[in-house]
Amino acid sequence: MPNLDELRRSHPDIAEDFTIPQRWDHYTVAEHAVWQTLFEHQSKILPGRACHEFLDGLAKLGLAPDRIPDLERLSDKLEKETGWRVVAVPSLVPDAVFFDHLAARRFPAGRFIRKPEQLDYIEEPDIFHDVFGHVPMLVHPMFADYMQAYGKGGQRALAEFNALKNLARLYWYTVEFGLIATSHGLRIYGSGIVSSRAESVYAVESPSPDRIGFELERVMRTDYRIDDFQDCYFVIESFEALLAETTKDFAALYARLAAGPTYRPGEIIPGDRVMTRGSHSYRPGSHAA
Ligand code: HBI
Ligand code: FE
Repeated sequence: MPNLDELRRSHPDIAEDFTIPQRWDHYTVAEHAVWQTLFEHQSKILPGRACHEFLDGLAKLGLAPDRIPDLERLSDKLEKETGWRVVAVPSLVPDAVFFDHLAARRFPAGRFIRKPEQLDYIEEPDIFHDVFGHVPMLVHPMFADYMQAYGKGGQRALAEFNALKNLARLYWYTVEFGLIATSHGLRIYGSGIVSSRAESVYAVESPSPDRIGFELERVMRTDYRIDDFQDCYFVIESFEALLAETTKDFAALYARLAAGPTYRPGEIIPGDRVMTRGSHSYRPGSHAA
């Protein structure tokens, strides 16, 4: 991850907290068109796949389909709902900076948008992933609190424990790639899924991945891959339950985690509440040994 001095070369106006002005009028017609392509596609396929909390949040934000949103105007709307604002950053920021923003109810969003040839996959967070993927859930009061708690937990994980990896896995398997059980079936709330054209179908419909009931310690022991569809998803029962489990003191948990094993994605272990056992046909090598 680049440091502040390196980023100053490409972003002379970067602030100490890594924020940059959005400069909305600098987006090109082609960049707005990328937003529109992704927005219209996802709006069509997410009903019936994403949870109603995400869809309600998206509707409340009233984003225009045909242009990249102005973050100041979006923030004014979001702040009235849950007190969160969205600030522009170049892309990934250091962990400590990221946590400080979340703890202050500021969501850092990449300012750039992916190129037309990257519609299906991009590793760095761009404005489509960050705004379309993350911001609708920040309209939900309980999830808004969960994200701030994650920021505060991250500050402690860095300052008092050597537990960043454990916490990053929790973020990955909830905020980024989480599923929720509903009376209508499994639904998506993870931003990495809702902002991906292909994974938003794969995550709920493919027979390939495992879908396992969320258990905090189990999740914090599970590695993840950042370069392709997930081999396993963890399913929460409700946002209330997620918030209740993750606002406990993690000190004793971190001590246990330091001692015990780490699991590979695609591995099923005794005690797992398996909701769908994956065929792993998408990536045969990922089947548990
Ligand atoms: N920076 N902009 C941005 N977005 C992220 O999601 C992000 C980050 N820096 C660090 C980070 N995520 C993760 O390493 C933490 O969640 C652990
Ligand atoms: Fe993200």
